[in-house]
Amino acid sequence: MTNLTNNKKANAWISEMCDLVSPANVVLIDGSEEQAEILRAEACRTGEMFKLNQEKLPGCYLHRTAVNDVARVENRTFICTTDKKDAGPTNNWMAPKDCYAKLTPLFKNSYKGKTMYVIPYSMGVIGSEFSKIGFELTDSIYVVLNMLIMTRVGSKVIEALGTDGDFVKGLHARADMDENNRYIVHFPEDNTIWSVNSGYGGNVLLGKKCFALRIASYLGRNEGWMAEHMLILGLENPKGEIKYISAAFPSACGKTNLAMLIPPAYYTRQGYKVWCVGDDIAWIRKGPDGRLWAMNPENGFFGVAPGTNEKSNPNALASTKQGTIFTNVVHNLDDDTVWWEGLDKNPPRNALNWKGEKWDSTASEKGAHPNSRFTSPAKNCPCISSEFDSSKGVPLSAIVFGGRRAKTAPLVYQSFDWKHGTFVGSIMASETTAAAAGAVGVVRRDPMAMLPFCGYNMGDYFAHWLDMEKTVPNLPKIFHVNWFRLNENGAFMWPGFGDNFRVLEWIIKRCEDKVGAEKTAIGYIPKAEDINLAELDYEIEKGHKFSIEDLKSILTVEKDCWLADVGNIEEFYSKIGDTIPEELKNQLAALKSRLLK
Ligand code: OXD
Ligand code: MN
Repeated sequence: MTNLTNNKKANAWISEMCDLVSPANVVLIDGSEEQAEILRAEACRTGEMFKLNQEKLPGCYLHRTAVNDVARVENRTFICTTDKKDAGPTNNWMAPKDCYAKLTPLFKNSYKGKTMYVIPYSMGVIGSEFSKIGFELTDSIYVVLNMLIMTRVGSKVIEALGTDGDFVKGLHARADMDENNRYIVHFPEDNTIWSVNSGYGGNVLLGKKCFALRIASYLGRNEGWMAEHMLILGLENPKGEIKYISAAFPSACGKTNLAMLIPPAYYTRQGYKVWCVGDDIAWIRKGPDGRLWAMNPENGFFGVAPGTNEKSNPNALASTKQGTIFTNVVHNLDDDTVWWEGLDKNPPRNALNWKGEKWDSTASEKGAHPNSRFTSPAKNCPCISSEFDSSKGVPLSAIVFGGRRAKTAPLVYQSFDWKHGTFVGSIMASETTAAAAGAVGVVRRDPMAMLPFCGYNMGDYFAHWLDMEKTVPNLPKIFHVNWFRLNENGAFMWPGFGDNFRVLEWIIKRCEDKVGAEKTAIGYIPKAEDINLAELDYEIEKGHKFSIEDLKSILTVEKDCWLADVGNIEEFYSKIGDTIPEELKNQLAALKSRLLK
């Protein structure tokens, strides 16, 4: 095979992998539109993708995954470190040599008769010192086309890599799609990711969760920076000043919605705006000014389609109108457009469901898969930040944690300091509610929303958070929000969506020392009068308009609920075991004693 790059290590590795998977030929992805167009045509010819109505949805395509391959597979995701303790009790683990031995036969000759696509990609702006380079080898054009949207791809990446640069080695094979042999494995000590027997985005777009979170969190710990499961947004005031916030929420808690929020009319009239820097991942490091700077290593959005509509997230919807790949949504056969539950109240009559079967929209079966997705270029987003392509990122004023809690967690509170803020992140949780099937009030801990994405021991990860304080003099303030409080009838007590801006405004005011707060056992809580409710018009239930009394009630610290939570946190910490930093154990004890006072 001729050398594809001028990097010896890259050439040697690509050639070694070729020997393993035995492709019929090898194509280097150069990032050009011409090559992408050839691949799109080829994917349509083989049925891997379908070209949608190019007048209504220019550059848009539809793809369906295998029916057994529709989501990330956490139980088949492994962190393979030499020492099991380095992966920690919250990750599946295999010894690297055992894992290579187990997976090598699955990859062996798996590209026979197929093309190997070699994708050189950069997470972050090409050539920025914040960025990192990877190669993904894949047998799937769908992967190539998604990576072209989600990352920065092509010859310029190879130039930036140079002769000696380091890179993450990603190998993907659809193989025979055997779900019993599906593996997503990470070798952080080798900068390597192997993914086999899946074609679903979260398992196969190796730049995203696998590299930008699992491998990057490991690299970040060694190199003194952080890879986080966080959105990044900029909040602009009428004077044109922009303050940046990053926020971590577990899945299904509205990260994409918050990242692209449109403030209530009361604010937009005055000139307030929200700018989206990223909706899923933040790489955060100390800047020369001693603050933390965050950048979004991705170049697109891999968003959940159901529930995205003109009201919940008009900016996300607008982002899907061109150059988008839809996966597992409804295909409207009348005009070759797409549909999903929650888009509007007009499901198509003549349509195929996500499995490609004729779909009866009046029957109870859903048309789109609940985890159906859109892959859209970030530049499509009407509120994309002017700093999106900045090579240094944006300075953070605040970090926000959040979860879906029917009770316990108030609308918003501020941590006392960085140590306490790290503790607040470590106890993040979401709770099943009456709206979802299953038991009500079951708390699932998901520290910093990183439980499925941390590439090393969770206790060591907490220690790394605490350590940032030693080197970063000007840390952001840390907050916790909960948009999901329910009343006794199961109705949402806070309007959410655009009105969450009112809470962000309070957060920024706290960062600027412009507003007071009440010190409570769990942290600083706003005085109800300090959250601006101007023109807020929300009906919690028929005949029950949201009032300041309701606000007061979701700002109350209910000690009984919190004491029950402390028990649950103790259990969770004990599962992580002896790597939990002393500092966090002390924080937990201090919380308990403040609550008992
Ligand atoms: C997720 C995602 O699962 O971003 O968190 O897809
Ligand atoms: Mn995510």
